[in-house]
Amino acid sequence: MEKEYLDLAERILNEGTERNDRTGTGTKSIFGHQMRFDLQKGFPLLTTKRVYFKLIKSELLWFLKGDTNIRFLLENNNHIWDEWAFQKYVESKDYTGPDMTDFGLRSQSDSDFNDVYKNEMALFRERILTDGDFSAKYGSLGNVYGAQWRSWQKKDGGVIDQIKNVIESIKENPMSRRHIVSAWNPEEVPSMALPPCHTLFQFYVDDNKLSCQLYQRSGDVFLGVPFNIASYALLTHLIAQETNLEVGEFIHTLGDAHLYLNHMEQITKQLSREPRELPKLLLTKDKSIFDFEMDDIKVVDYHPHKGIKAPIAV
Ligand code: DHF
Ligand code: TMP
Repeated sequence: MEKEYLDLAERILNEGTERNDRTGTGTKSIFGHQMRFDLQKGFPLLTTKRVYFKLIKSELLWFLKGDTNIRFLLENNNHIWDEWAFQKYVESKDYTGPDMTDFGLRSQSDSDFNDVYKNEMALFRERILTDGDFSAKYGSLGNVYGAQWRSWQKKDGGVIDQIKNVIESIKENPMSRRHIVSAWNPEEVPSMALPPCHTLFQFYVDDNKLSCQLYQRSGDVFLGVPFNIASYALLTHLIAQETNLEVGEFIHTLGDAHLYLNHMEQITKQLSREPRELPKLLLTKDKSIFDFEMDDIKVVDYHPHKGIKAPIAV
């Protein structure tokens, strides 16, 4: 199953075209790719490098709570969204520290600047955790995933809970072709720290099994995509439990699937490794997923190769 991912990376290396991108890093990219993961055959957490499942868990629970403020993530030692909140802060008029223009690129090329940046970022994290007013203002990423999933704003002032609705529709009318959740809200995209990468997903019920297909408009194949695969596999397990179904397949459809040019060494190393047996997922039974906490979700028998570090493009 992991081969699906390794094949995608190979395909980009072989067929991808070199392109400039928003972050100034440069990528090799292809347009349009689909991977399939049979969730009955194991939990798709990559073994050719260690992927930190705790980060995936806390991010998904954060989405499901409808939360869009990184404070919850920081409280769980999860720093995967820090740069995008920090960016909003340093671009605001409240920020009076050293110039942080292009901090993502500059921190990689200029080690003096990197020290200054690290220090500002540490102060920022500390304030998010300890200063309620500050975190309310600058911990928020805008109306990103959690907001659209749980409280899509209606014209008349009310909200739509897409997750509750899709669970209801799977239970009431399993054969429906309308089990859809969209994070792409064109009216609100401009105010988001990062427009949703995983934009829309659909469920499908057959033979008492729940399958899920995701449309991801943009995929950072070395860093983001391993998280996205595990996150949607976990979401499929959670929704299946909530609707009393078994799990079927997770189908991952990608638009712009790219490898950043500064991830080439890392992906080559990963591709040289032999995949191992996939781990298993254990969920607390007899409990609504809306009451789930970190300890209700566990991965066991995970014996991956070592982690591989890579810089993230901001
Ligand atoms: N921007 C870019 N350029 N790529 C992304 O994948 C991405 N993902 C976002 C937000 N913006 C993004 C949210 N998800 C990492 C993984 C997922 C993620 C953000 C960051 C990441 O850096 N993973 C590291 C470990 C990080 C850690 O230990 O804190 C990894 O090696 O998997
Ligand atoms: P973009 O908005 O210019 O497409 O940049 C977003 C980058 O983040 C792009 O490299 C894709 C990556 N990304 C993922 O791969 N998965 C994710 O879940 C998120 C949030 C971002």
